[in-house]
Order: sequence, then C-alpha cells, then structure tokens
Amino acid sequence: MIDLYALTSPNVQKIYIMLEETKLPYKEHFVDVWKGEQYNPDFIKINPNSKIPVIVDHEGPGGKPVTIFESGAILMYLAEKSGKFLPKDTAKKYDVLQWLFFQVSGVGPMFGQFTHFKMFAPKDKDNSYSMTRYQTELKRLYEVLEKRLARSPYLGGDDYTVADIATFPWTRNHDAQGVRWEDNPNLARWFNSINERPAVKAALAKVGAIKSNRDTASDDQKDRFFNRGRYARA
Ligand SMILES: N[C@@H](CCC(=O)N[C@@H](CS)C(=O)NCC(=O)O)C(=O)O
Repeated sequence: MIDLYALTSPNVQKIYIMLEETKLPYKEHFVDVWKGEQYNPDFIKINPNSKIPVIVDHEGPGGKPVTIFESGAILMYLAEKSGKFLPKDTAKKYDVLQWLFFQVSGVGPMFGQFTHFKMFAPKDKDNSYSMTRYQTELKRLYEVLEKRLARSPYLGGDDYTVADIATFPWTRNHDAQGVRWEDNPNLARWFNSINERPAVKAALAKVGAIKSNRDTASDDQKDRFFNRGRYARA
C-alpha cells in the first residue's frame, strides 16, 4: 500500500493520475497547505521542503518502506515500480525524461508564478513587470509544447508517458492563462486525448471531491502559504 500526501494542486494531480493509471493501491492523506499543515513536524519528517505531494510506499525496494518527495521523482519511482509509462530503452527513456524535467523545472514554476501574480499578489501594488514577465514565459513555454506536439503524438515520443502525466494538469487552466486551444491544434489534440482517459477522469473526480481551506484561508494563513508579510525573509 502507498500512502499519498495530497491536496488539489497540479503537482498532486500528477500523482493521482499516475496511481489511477497504474492501479497501484493507495491511501490518501490530506495536508491542507492553506492551513499551514505542511509545517507540522510529522510532515517535515517526510518532506523537509514542506510541500506536497509525498508518497510512502510500505512495500518499497527490498520489501522495505521508502519515502519520496518531489513529483518528478515520485513519477519516476512509480513508473519503475509498475513498469509503465517510462520506456526501458535508454535513448527512448531520456526522450521522455527531458520532457519530464522540462515540466518540473519550467512549466510548473513559471505557470505557478503567473498564477500567483494574477490571483494572489497585492492589488494595491504595481505588478505589471512581474505579470508581463510570467505571462511571456508561460506563452513561450506553450509555444515549445505546441511545436513539440506538432512533431510527436506525445511529449516523450509515440506513447503516453510520465512526461504527459506531469504536464497535463498544468494545462487544464489554459483559458485563464490566456492560451486558446483554437490557436494550438496540437496541444488541443494532445489535451483532449489525455482528458478522455478513464484513469484521468477517475483521478480528477477524486481531486474535485477534496475540500480545502483555499477559499476560506485567513490573511495570515495566506501570508504563511506565500511566505510573505510576517513570514517574509527579505
Ligand atoms: N517541486 C515540487 C513542488 C511542490 C509544490 O510546490 N507543492 C505545493 C502544492 S502544488 C505546496 O505544497 N505548497 C505549499 C507551500 O509551498 O508551502 C514538486 O514538483 O513536487
């Protein structure tokens, strides 16, 4: 059995999708990051970086428990464990891994910053520099994805892999991000094919049912989450 420490965000959605796709048995544990639960000492023991997702596989390598944080590492682990969604051939495997790392180092952080400045930055400050920077980078990254998908059915090659599972959740809000599928036919084709997968539907239904403190967080809880106000180091 795998313990999944989760809530609703795109990095967590990746792991729900992977677990539903591989049919590995798992149990959910909610860590409400909008209440500061990522800073509980017991949680810091399994992720010193205080972020979700985390998994604990009680039947890990050699039958021993293993704890893994960072969604990219979790996807690689689950792919190796299940033998699915990551090719074994070395060249093909790195075709996939480069797109997985493109997501975890580029798409995730940049889309995240865009969302932060669009939705959560103080409205009484001039955020136009930050908005322009992150909107531009977000659109540039979408252009890279569109061009890749014009040449390849999936990001890592001919088959659906962990690279697609990692990227798909971040593209679900493309309309709010100012990117239209009408202008990106290859992204649209790719997105719709993933969105229709039964395991993806099952994963998103589970995520959709999770209740969080996101819409009811106090100003202090938001400051804690964003490390600003009395929590700022700068
Ligand atoms: N690089 C990490 C990022 C994880 C991450 O940013 N998780 C967010 C939710 S999507 C979180 O736990 N935020 C709480 C916080 O930053 O305090 C991964 O891919 O797993």
